[in-house]
Amino acid sequence: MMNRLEKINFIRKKLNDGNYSIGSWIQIPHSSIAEIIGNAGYDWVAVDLEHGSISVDQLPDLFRALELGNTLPLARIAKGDLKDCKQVLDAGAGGVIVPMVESAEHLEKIKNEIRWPPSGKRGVGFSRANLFGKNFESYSEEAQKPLLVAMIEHLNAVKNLDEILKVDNLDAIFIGPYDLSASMGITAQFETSKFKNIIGKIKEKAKLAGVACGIHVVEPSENDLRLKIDDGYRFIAYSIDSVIFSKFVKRPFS
Ligand code: 3PY
Ligand code: MG
Repeated sequence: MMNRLEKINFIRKKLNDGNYSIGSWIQIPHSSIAEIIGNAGYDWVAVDLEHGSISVDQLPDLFRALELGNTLPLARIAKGDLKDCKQVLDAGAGGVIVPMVESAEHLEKIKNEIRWPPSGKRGVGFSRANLFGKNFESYSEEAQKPLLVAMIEHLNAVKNLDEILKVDNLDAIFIGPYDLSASMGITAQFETSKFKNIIGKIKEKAKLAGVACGIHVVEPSENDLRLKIDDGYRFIAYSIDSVIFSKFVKRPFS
């Protein structure tokens, strides 16, 4: 069993070494779901505070349940809000996935908000993350470097991608296919050449900048996951609890 800092380092090393890391995603606010998915073998599981109905007060139980399966809990924060960063990390997230990053300045601000001084300006306090002070010393190290993942899901982000990729200590960028396609006026039309071209361009730029590029494979398709790995995506979220349940709960015949 790795502790949280070891898991962060393990995932960061995979990304730095040019390997891929596969995680999953939860939107259903129940610790049993978290326990099941936490034991499913993923490197990390993102708890979604942007879409769905999970609230900050549910995070400690969800994170505990995820950790029973030796996975790293991450949080997709609700928006680029600074208060969100502090609360999810204090609850014990190993890092943040930031939706709708549109500029390097925005991302720099978030980076400062997720790190304790001296590397950032996040408030220092007792919380679940440091076992309410008991693990203060060891957490001080982790609080210098939680995982930072920037979602690229708007044309404005693509326009500013070179600058965004220059933000240091960015662990990965992560394409949100729904929002990105929506910002192009082709919502969910993932097979169009327009969409394929833009995600190819994002991936190439990330590669040149030496930053891992990821994407959310929302439909649970092993084939699709393999294709994305073969295409060079390296920080991949495989589906969502709600989507997996909805797909497999369907009455088999009528
Ligand atoms: C999107 O596709 O917009 C997402 O946010 C996926 O996580
Ligand atoms: Mg999105």
